[in-house]
Amino acid sequence: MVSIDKAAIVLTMAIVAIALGFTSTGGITQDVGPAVTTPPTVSTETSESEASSFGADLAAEIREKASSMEEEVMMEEIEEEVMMEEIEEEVMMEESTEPQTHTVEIPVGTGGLGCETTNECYSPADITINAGDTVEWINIDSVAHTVTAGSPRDAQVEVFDSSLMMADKSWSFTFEDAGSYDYFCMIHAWMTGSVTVN
Ligand SMILES: [Cu+2]
Repeated sequence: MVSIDKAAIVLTMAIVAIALGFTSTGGITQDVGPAVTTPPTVSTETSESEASSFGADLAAEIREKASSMEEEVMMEEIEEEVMMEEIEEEVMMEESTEPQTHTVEIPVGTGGLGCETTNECYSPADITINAGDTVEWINIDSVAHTVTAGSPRDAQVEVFDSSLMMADKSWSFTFEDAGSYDYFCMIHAWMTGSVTVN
């Protein structure tokens, strides 16, 4: 009976010590000082070591649980971040699928030969857009130009044609259908460009 009581006390002390942060057996032995004054039987010693290991196991278990809880919190935070990023991405996707307007300039001096050597009669001469997007041509030159679908040998005015664009005027066309559209200037045959619609 006595040894069982002692064991129970040691066990309780061990748990209390563990709870207070004493994890070494030295701390426990100090605390149970009065109990040790009576010659300890073999059974008590065994109980004490069992109690200690039980306490240590308990502490380890608590630590493990605490760290797994921390991990859980961290995982939740990471999941939240990923979700936020996904939402942001979705918003960006929605924005990018909304129709856009692209600007193409008709540069100064394109009324004279030369711009065709560097493909700069329209700037940019070749652009890629999405179906539903609009292209706005701005004539910043001092002479009139056109933006006409096709080529000088095969004009396709039915596809699109700005007709004469005077200096500082602009003209827009919305491309609803995917495809590759070549265009040129009716007045200056060397002026060519293209619009690729995805
Ligand atoms: Cu022109």
